[in-house]
Amino acid sequence: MEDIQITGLRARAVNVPLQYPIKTAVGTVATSPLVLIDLLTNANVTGHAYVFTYTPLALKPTLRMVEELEALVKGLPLSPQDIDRALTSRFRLIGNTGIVRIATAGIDMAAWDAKAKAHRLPLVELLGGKARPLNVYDSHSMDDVELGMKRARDSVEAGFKAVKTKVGYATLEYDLKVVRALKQVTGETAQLLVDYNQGLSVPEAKRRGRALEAEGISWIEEPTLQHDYAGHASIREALKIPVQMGENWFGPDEMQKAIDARACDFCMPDLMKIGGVTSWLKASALAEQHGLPMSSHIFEEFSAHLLAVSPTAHFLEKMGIAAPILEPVIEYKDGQAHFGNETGAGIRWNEDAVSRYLA
Ligand code: SMN
Ligand code: MG
Repeated sequence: MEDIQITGLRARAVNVPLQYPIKTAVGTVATSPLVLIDLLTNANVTGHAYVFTYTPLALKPTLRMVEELEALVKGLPLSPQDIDRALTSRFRLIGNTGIVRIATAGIDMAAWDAKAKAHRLPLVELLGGKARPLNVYDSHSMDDVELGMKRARDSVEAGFKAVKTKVGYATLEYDLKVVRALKQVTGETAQLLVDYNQGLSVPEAKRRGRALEAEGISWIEEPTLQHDYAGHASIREALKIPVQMGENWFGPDEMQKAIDARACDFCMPDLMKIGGVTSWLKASALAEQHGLPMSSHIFEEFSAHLLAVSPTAHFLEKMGIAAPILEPVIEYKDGQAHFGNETGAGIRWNEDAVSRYLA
């Protein structure tokens, strides 16, 4: 195949409504601010990807950062590994983290999408794997008792075998009240995972985690500040429930530091923050090397392809933060995600919805 070149880049900012706001112990994500990226090539294929900015305050600055990258990638061959190296070295002085890492990750994802499309392959096959059903969990919020039970019931009735809820209410007693209510619904049919979103001190995380040990919880996620790897390790030592973390690692190097600190039993890198597909592949090798079950964090469309080639694949997270502006490509059935019928990563804009939510 002759050298495919990048010929341009289009980026659009949308602010998408969420059926359920993402309430966490440390703040609420009320809408889904996304930058949609189209990477244009001379091979009649366009790479699609989106990045998520968590708050509308970061939406326009991230859009601008992505737009600034066009000058760096226009004219380059469509070689994601080379593009990753070029962008990483370019941002060594400022640091490839924050909005810089988010923007470069978006370019990386779009480049891999375009490459797979150019080869007329699903991304998983370009990466040397094969699409296969993946275990999935339905990811909910700090929904309190009534809504929490309703959402858990809806998930169990839809066939999910695992549900995640966010906790970190004002008191341990209230955490237990919500967890016990949801366990009434999930019973033996679905595992229950809890996510503290960094909301507790180390002593409080040990106190609440010990109380949860009798409740049949399958993992306790980010119990304390995400960068406190020693704190996570101390909590992990104290608890019988597996400690989960990773969504806030900016780059495989931060994953390495967490592993060195023995911070977690499971890992869940975020495809965007870890740095895109190229960085995910490095992270999956680290997870294999250290025997860490590896789950994804949002970005389910790309993450399904990547988990299918990750040796320690654990769970795909289903949260649907971009669902309103995408054509659906993953089928959820009997607790598993079925994907891979399209070339690339399956990102197809719903242009009517995109127009409606342009920021
Ligand atoms: C989460 C928090 C904020 C936005 C999206 C997702 C959460 C998770 O920590 O693990 O899903
Ligand atoms: Mg989380």
